[in-house]
Amino acid sequence: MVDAIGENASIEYVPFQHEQAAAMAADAIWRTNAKVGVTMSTSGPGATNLITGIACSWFDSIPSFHITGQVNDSESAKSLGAKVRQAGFQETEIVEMVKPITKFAKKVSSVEDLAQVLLECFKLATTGRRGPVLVDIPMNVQKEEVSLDFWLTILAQFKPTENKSRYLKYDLSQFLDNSERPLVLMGGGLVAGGKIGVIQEWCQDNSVPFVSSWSAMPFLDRKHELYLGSIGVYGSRVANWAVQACDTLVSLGSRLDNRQRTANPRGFAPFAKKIAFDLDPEELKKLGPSYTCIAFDLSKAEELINRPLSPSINGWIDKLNEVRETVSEGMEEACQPHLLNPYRAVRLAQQLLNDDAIVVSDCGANLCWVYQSFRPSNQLLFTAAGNSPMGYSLPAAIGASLANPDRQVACFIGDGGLQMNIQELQTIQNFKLPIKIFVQNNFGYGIIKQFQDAYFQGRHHASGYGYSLPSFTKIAFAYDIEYLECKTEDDIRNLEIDPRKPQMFDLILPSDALITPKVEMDRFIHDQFPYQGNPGISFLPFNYPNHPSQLEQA
Ligand SMILES: Cc1ncc(C[n+]2csc(CCOP(=O)(O)OP(=O)(O)O)c2C)c(N)n1
Ligand SMILES: [Mg+2]
Repeated sequence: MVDAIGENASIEYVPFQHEQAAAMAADAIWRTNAKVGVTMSTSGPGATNLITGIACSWFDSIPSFHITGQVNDSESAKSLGAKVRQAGFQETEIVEMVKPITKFAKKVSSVEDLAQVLLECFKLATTGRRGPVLVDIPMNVQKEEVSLDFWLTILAQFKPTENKSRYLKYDLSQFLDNSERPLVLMGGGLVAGGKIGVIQEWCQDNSVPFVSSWSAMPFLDRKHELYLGSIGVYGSRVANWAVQACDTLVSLGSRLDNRQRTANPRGFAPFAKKIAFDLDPEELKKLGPSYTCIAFDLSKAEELINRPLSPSINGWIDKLNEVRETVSEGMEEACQPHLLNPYRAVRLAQQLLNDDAIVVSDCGANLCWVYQSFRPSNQLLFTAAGNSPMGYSLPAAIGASLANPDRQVACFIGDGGLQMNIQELQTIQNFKLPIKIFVQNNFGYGIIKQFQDAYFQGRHHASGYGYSLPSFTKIAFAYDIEYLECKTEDDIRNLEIDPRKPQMFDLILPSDALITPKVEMDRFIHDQFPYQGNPGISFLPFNYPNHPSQLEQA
């Protein structure tokens, strides 16, 4: 198969150093160019290496297509009729392994089967709630030769499985009419449906403030006066206060996971009427009886906005603006003032990039620093939100760069994350990709240490103890990548971006730099560390309990 792909002049292929990285790059191709990324790997270890990358696509509903080689049917454990673990060399049941993280996975039995399955898989990956697919192809099928006529006949006869879902008619106004403190939450499902702009405009026309998840945030006009920011454990204070103070919350295409609602979802918007729209009815089932749940395809979001809202008199927006103007998010408290602040470092780095750059963020404190401080621009920012594996952003930047050769591509990554896929620096070198790598170097697993400081008396097991990093100067030298170290804000300001070649910028951060703001365990989402009192809810006409557990007692 590899030879057939290589010999096909119309296919461009890119060998990665690690299959995991290939799957992450394939995932990024859709996120940046709406084309389906395809990987191909050998059986056994090659196939299992794909799994972490496939999971990134699965949890964020990204289509990606994975093809794995498999041993000849005649050599397979099944053909022997004995329950052995393995018969052929490197035989592994990859289909069973990836079933929970793919929309469809199948080992094909013949070339006719393969042709049908390829077409069906492509359709499945890209329609409905999108996601990854995998086709496992035994050697004996790979060796079969087929004519072009064979393919043309299969293509002509192909009838994809019909999606028969029908949705009832709804109108956003029916839920928000007469609400005194309305709020719309926009999630990744609205982005996937391509309708975030439609809803933003409706909010504008009807003076409804809105917040977002991290997945939707980069696609919103972040300068919009009604946009309050992203919500959740690492969300913005103002956005979280709005959630906690609103009387009606309409969530559009957000999974409302526990990074948004905390481990105690009862404390999330506890006094609001909550309405959740999602394409996938299973996502709604988990929300429980305090939500009005509506299965709806948000790519048809225009159908929800037939009628303007009946206005209700309120000082809601004024109040939110007042709070927004007077409150500090607390990012300056991430470290001592004379040291390089991780939030300011991101902002300065971001300013060096082109206005339409593609920016990928990784996992850990570095991810929070990027998402919490990213300024409005036309830059496309994304991360593997649901799976969030360390090391994603480097290969994802490779995928983005391959799919968008005319755009500048940058990745932000922690010192720990960089070590997870460091081998891909060679892929960058092989294909001369001018990716900008910003290492947010705090010499440890910062997010884990912050957690251990709060709940494990500062014992840094496996995050500080047992952890170290190589000299990134020497690493960059070995891969023939330009390296520049930044210890101060001026060092960042003075960086010279070279559009022609890859560069690594090592941002030297304090090893104890914190994520601020952050919701600590057993708190409401509006009550974030560093604690500042809660002006954003103090105007409510009732007393808020101090602690989510008091809601259970009430
Ligand atoms: C593959 C993988 N292993 C472990 C984790 C759990 N984890 C999340 S963040 C983190 C530490 C990340 O360290 P670093 O990349 O240096 O980021 P920092 O928090 O210091 O910015 C760990 C171990 C993970 N998300 N992915
Ligand atoms: Mg680190």
